[in-house]
Amino acid sequence: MNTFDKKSTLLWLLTVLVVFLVAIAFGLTMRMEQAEITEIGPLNFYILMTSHGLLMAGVWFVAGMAGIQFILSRYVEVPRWGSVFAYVCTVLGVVVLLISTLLAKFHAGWYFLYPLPFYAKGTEHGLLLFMIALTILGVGWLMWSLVMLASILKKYSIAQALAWHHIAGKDGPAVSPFILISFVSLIGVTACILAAVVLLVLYYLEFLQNGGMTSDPLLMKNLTFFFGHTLVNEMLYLGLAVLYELFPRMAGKPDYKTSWYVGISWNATLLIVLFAYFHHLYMDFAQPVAFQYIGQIMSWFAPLPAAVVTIFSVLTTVYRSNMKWSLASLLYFFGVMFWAIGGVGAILDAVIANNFVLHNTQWVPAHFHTYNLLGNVFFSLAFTSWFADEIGEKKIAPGLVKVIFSLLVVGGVGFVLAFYLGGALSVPRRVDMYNEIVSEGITLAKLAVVCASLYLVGMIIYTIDFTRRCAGQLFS
Ligand code: HEM
Ligand SMILES: [Cu+2]
Repeated sequence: MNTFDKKSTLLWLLTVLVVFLVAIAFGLTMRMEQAEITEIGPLNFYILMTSHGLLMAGVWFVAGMAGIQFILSRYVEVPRWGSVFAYVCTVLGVVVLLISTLLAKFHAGWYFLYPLPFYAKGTEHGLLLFMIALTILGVGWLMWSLVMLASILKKYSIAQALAWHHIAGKDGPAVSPFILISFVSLIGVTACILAAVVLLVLYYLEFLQNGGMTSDPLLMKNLTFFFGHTLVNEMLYLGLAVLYELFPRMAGKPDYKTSWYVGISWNATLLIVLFAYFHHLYMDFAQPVAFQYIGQIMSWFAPLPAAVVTIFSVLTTVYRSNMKWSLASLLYFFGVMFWAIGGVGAILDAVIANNFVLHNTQWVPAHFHTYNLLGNVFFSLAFTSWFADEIGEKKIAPGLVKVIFSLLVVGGVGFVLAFYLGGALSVPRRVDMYNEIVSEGITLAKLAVVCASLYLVGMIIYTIDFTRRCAGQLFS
């Protein structure tokens, strides 16, 4: 491992951990408000909600990037400037984002659904600062994705990187699942950021013309969810690509090979994920009906290839293996299982008949927190733990592994359970007070506060231990 890769990955991971702690604190404060423990008022609630959602989506995307870039350098030469550029844009973007929300009071929610930003723009410069933040992040991440795609294409042709020769039954040249999944995900990331560019341009035009020009709300909503749905799915796949590379070794098994069915399933995923976003527009009667059918069918198919193949691979890897359970392998294994549970919650919501009832209830944060907080986050923390074991001079104490893992699982499960129960009881999402609406929401919020605090404590211990073991390497 060369020094640049080591230090840059370490810097990325430390940054992710610190931003994660801040974002959890924001989420906890929101839950305390809903539990009537604090009284920060609706404006501050929505400021925190907007900051929390975007920080979380951003930081775990970035964690996926760090893992991909580190492993990719085992296969191909990855230009260093891509990483430096993306890091600078990320830090700058996050700072401007926090200024736009915390100081300039922008509060339109993480996907800022049009035309809400023009009404929830906060102070005079809130919306402008927010758009600038997204532009900086978008440019940084788009460049990074293109640099990674280009470095893969220097060694493999497009057909090879998509493993079409493996699907046709040929053995060589060997393309690992890591390359295939990274390539598929990076194409998706590029597509959805390009949609975000169009979206932002339309926002800038309307902003500059001061209302003299407006956009078609249905088009804006389609662009928003093509971007948002795709980004959060692809960021999970970035973490999975790394899992395919690291997990079999942890179990003392041979590396995964790209068999024909792994090839087919990720090629299918490439397409399906781009069309499933229609499920966010079931309530939009103006949307062409054919798209509603496509959304429904694609949502059913979405989890099949990637999730079923991954779960099958992970289970067969663990079965009769010499797995030495470390924090990294525990997080990978349970991350995949929780991802599956969150996925079932997602499909239930993406069935049109159910969506009439579940739409905009806490069922929505329930399912996406499950596969994020207990899935995607676990994947990236697994990589982080593996990385710390590789470079750290000191080992993690076995007792500490148990403490951290229990706090994350017990805290995380209890936290999402409160959302699921809220969803089943029709507690609406994105509401700061429940007193006159559904009082069960208050009790559930109290449960969630306790559990989220456990998770937060687990993450604080994790971060301290990671820093203690690795931070010295930054300056060595
Ligand atoms: C213990 C950690 C966390 C806590 C305490 C927390 C808390 C919350 C709360 C209270 C809400 C508002 C729910 C509502 O609509 O009533 C929320 C929304 C949200 N959270 Fe989390 N969360 C946590 C972790 C995460 C993670 C890991 C992610 C993603 C990787 C995430 C992404 C989001 C998003 C995207 C929203 C929606 C914001 C919006 O509606 O604009 N959260 N969270
Ligand atoms: Cu979706």
